[in-house]
Amino acid sequence: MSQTEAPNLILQTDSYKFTHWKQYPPGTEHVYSYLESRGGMFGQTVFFGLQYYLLRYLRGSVVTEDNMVEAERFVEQHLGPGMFNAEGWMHIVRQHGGRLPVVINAVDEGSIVDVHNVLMTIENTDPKCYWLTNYLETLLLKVWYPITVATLSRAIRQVILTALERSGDPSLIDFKLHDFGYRGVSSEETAGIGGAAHLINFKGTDTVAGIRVLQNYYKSAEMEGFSVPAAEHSTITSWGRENEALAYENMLRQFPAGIVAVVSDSYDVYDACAKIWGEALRDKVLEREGTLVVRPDSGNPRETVLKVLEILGEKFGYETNKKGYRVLNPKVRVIQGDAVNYWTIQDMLTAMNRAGWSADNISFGMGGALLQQLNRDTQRFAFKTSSVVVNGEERDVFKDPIEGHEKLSKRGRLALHYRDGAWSTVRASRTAQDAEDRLKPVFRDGEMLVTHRLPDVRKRANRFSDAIRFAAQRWSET
Ligand code: AOY
Repeated sequence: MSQTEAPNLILQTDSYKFTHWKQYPPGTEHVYSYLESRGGMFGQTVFFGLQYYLLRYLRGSVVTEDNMVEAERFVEQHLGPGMFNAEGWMHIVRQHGGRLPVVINAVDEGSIVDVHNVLMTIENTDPKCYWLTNYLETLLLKVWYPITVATLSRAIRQVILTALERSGDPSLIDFKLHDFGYRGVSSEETAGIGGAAHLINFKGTDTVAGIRVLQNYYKSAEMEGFSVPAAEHSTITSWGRENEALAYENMLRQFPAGIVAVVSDSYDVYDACAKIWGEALRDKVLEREGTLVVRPDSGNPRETVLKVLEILGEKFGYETNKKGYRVLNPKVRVIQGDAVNYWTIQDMLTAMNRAGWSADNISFGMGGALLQQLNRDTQRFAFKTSSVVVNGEERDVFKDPIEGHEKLSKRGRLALHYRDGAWSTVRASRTAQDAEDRLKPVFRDGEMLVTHRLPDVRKRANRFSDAIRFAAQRWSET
């Protein structure tokens, strides 16, 4: 990032928050706020991504006198004179060395938490900085995005895993949902954060930025995401329509071993499967040391996938596995990356199941629907104040709109409990001695107190999902 774009933390907030220091009751010393998912598409969320925001934007000395000068000018022009909290920010620069006097508690990254529970809390540690807690909402609430991507990706993992358990080999799961979303996101940063969130659940990705985020913010020394050589339409169509077979043959020659994926719908995907892959290049595919992955990329995904499987089955053969499902010759597989989302994946897997095809035969590439087709309301994320201290007196605060009781917010200082597979949010003051608060301090006065490593995050996400899956299995057996 160039110097001219270096973020000024004072300006990373909503305009109205510039004016909130004037609005709290006189004598306000502490503001305590929390993050929750108020429900939405899924009943649990995967907590992930806070560490990125803390390390990238909040850790260390993040406010300078230069930032103040720039922000003051900006706010005076933007809102008007007297709006900027110069004294407040000067206090942070002078008395705190530019470090933010707040404490943030959060559940461990990778935890799968039932919706409607507290996931994170933040409170100012210096009474003079009562206004800072919610000033940071704009930045911190963006954690909705990695949480929601990780939650969706994990839900799809469970869908595909169920299909593999029924019809094939569950050990293939890690590479069954590949991230194709880099080009379809709103920004490079979105790709980094969302791509990283997907990799909590899977190991296949073409979103390089996601791996970079894990290397830089989750201490990953190892490679955390993998891909394989694959064609795009231009590398096939540049040969000309009459030379489609030569383009495919070139793929087999250039990548003589391992997995190679070839998008095969430039003209007629059925003809490409039957006549080119299935006849002209059949021997070369069968002699190749590896697997050709055919990628259809148009049409109704369910119908196209079924038809492609039938053609490849006829031309290359298949075996019936122990579970009674058809598995293509191991030299060929299919990847579907067009029109893929949470619903169409289930549609395709259901149709395959009915036609007797094992889920082993297919992988999915998911782009926009994985990284961009979600918003803060997918899991109804909210950041609200639940407790304040005014003139030394602690008070519960909450909202409960008459026309929106679903927006009722929690009150008091909060703790998060996990017992017998269920999460609950309780008042921190009523925490029993034996009940562990799952919210842990992760940040205080500019210092990181915990730094999660990716393997631990992954382990946690998998441990919890297994518990939930096995519970569902036990229930279905009764
Ligand atoms: N990548 C598996 C490896 C990746 C891709 C990326 C948009 C791949 C395609 C493939 O097989 O076909 C961004 C579309 C496709």
